[in-house]
Amino acid sequence: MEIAPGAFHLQRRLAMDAQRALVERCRELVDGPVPAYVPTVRGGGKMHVRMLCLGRHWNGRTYKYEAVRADFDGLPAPPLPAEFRALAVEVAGSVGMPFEPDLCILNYYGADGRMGLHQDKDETDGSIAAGLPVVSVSLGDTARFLFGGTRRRDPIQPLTLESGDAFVFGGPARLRYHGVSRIVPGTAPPELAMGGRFNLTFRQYDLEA
Ligand SMILES: O=C(O)CCC(=O)C(=O)O
Repeated sequence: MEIAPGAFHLQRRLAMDAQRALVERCRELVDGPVPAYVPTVRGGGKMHVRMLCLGRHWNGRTYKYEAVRADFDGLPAPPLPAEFRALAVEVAGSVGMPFEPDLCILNYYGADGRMGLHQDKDETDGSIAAGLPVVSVSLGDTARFLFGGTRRRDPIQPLTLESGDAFVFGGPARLRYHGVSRIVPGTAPPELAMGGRFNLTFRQYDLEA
């Protein structure tokens, strides 16, 4: 379960009822009044996910957090739902990490979805230095997840994230590179009646919540 110091893969952490409820809420959110969109990043390329930030918006052009989506439509980031937040606090607590998340990046991966190797380092220096974790929850199709070291050239450990899995990386693992090389279409549990994958990553922007 602890795959490296500070990094925990919690397989089948969510029961099917909880997954179903989350998927329903994710669907409402990504097609809601502030819809998910495909961000364009700093170099001008498009990401390979549909993204919706909750609580705080991550701007793909500036790599900074902000209240409104200045890189897209100027709409305010929807609030972080209380039940999402409670889940993330519980998951982090189960591996002994205190956590008061105030934002979640909700990504939808279609059959060709992926995400390049990167570090999550746009939260405040205080939050990162304290090793406050990133808590990730996966729903739907299986993902081939890559987990590296704190330098881009470090060896990479391939992992499989299935529906209902949680993955937590904090403390000494907080700045480890990670990414998604591919989705395995058709692997979502039939009970979820979905194709593709939702991934939620929770973060605490500042040390003082
Ligand atoms: O989809 C995943 O499992 C990882 C997502 C991720 O790396 C991110 O949102 O920064």
